[in-house]
Amino acid sequence: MDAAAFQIQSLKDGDEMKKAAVIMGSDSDLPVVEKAIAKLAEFGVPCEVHVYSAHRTPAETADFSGKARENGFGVIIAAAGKAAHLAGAIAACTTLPVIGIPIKSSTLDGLDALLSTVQMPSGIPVATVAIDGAENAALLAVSILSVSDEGLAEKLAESRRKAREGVLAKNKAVEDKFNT
Ligand code: RP5
Repeated sequence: MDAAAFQIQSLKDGDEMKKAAVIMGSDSDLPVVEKAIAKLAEFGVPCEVHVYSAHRTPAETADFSGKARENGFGVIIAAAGKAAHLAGAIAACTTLPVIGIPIKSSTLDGLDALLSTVQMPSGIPVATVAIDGAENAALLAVSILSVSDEGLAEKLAESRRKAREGVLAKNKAVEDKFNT
């Protein structure tokens, strides 16, 4: 099959959308992680949610991650706080894209989790969003899945258009109030 034919084939209607996995190190991360789950639902992305800890349940974390691709996942979001090794531990066991959310769950205000998540050694990447950046993690996951899904790409474009309109409306309100 030539490249063009393959592309058409990969965008064919009826192709099943890849799932997103949302993994958190503890259920205490859920108040932040729920924002990612809600955003994925808004875009109609099927997702599974699990609590797996890099430190407390390393075997389960590795087992899930190692089988994620064959189980129909296209992207994994991993949220953890403190010495946050979850995203890196997952990335070590899969070649799927992994997005890390550093959670603000300690006396160090999430800086510990940010550095633990973002400072990956060469060879095993983790795409790290802001501390507690669950919404952006979901949007990045949608963006990754949209590479092979035109419908999802159009939904993303529409959400950017709406966001732009929202900011322009706020700008107008501020300008009307302060500029003569
Ligand atoms: C991390 O330790 C978790 O991701 C959580 O952010 C933090 C605290 O966990 P708990 O002690 O609340 O279970 O592994």
